[in-house]
Amino acid sequence: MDRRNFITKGTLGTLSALIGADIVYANTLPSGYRLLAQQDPDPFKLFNKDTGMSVLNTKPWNIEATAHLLDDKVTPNKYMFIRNNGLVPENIDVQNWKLTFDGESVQQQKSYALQELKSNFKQYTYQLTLECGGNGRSEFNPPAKGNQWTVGAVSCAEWTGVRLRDVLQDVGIKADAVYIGYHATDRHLSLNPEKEPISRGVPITKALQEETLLAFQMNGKDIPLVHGYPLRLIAGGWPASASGKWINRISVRNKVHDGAKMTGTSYRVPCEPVAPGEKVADGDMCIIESMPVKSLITFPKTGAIIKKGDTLPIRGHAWAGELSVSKMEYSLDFGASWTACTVEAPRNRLAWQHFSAKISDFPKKGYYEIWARATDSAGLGQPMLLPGWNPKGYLNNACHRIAVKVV
Ligand SMILES: Nc1nc2c(c(=O)[nH]1)N[C@H]1C(S)=C(S)[C@@H](COP(=O)(O)O)O[C@H]1N2
Ligand SMILES: [Mo]
Repeated sequence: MDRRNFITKGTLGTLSALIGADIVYANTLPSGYRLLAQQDPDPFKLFNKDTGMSVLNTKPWNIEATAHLLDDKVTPNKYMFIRNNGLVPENIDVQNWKLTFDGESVQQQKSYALQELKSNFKQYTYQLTLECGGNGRSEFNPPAKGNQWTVGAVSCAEWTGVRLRDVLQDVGIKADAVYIGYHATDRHLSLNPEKEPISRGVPITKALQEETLLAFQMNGKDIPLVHGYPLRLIAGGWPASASGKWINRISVRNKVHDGAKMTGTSYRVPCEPVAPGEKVADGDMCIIESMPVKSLITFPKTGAIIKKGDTLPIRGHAWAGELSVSKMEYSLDFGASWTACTVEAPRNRLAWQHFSAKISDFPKKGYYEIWARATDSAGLGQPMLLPGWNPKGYLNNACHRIAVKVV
């Protein structure tokens, strides 16, 4: 049998291009065989990530940090989680990249080249917290489908760009504008060009906030490809799904944006609490806006062993969506009593805040858990174990807990 029947010239060409070399014995290639070179590349090398990161999915790529990797005040790329709904765009043509404004509520459609955005508008840098709405999903019961994030789908990097509001003002928006929706160049997993993997957005009030950026830099460098190069919308304090990567179009809408993953159970939770496992009608689901108060102990690493009599320094970050964190406490007795930590002011609005404490009151040798609880500026604290159940497992802001042994 002629095996070349199975591998057409076209396919062979694509394969060779992919590998960057001729497949010399292509004529004896078994049908359906996946070349080693076609298999998933090493994500840590591909995305410059620390090998301590956990890969939750490869198609699409979803990778999270562990708590102790998030110890830096400003999250470096190597510890930043990756959440993709589709396929990362390839062969980006920065010279010809354009951001187009359209929709019912623009005076007229207008496009900007990247260079125009950079030179025509004032640039700002803010440190902004981005947490995936599904961070903490793995703890819900009944379980929710989707990436089983533990605690590591959060980051707080420095983003540089221009204010969306300055550009919207230049475009000219109508008085009936209520929402903006982003469109981007990543491809749907089905490769159907008609389908967008995700197209979300924010109400116009959030779009017009000072810190809402059209960003082209992260931590002082071009944004890494997987995090949205060359242009990304950044809406800090909201579910990170509102911060569109690789954006090339923003629609100014006269109604709530209805793009991919804006409706149904996507990034929406029951407007009123429901019993675990309960079915919720579409009309009773509300879009997630500001993220709830939460915190993370980034030092020590869970499992730490300390000597009786030693003082244990602990530290981490706390954040509260649109609000700030007004109080941070830890507990050694499973939440029965709480002791105050020191909390620093945020670098700017919507940046996480650092907390620390020195623990020297372990009464005797043995096993302990350190629980951390933040309270927001409106007086709302984190739930100790789990917040209200919801169909897709969003918004788990339960207290972070680490185990330590005193020996
Ligand atoms: N174009 C595009 N933007 C996107 C996504 C995506 O899949 N495509 N994922 C969103 C989601 S759900 C999250 S949590 C964040 C993740 O950002 P990161 O990968 O830079 O950490 O990007 C958001 N922006
Ligand atoms: Mo997300």
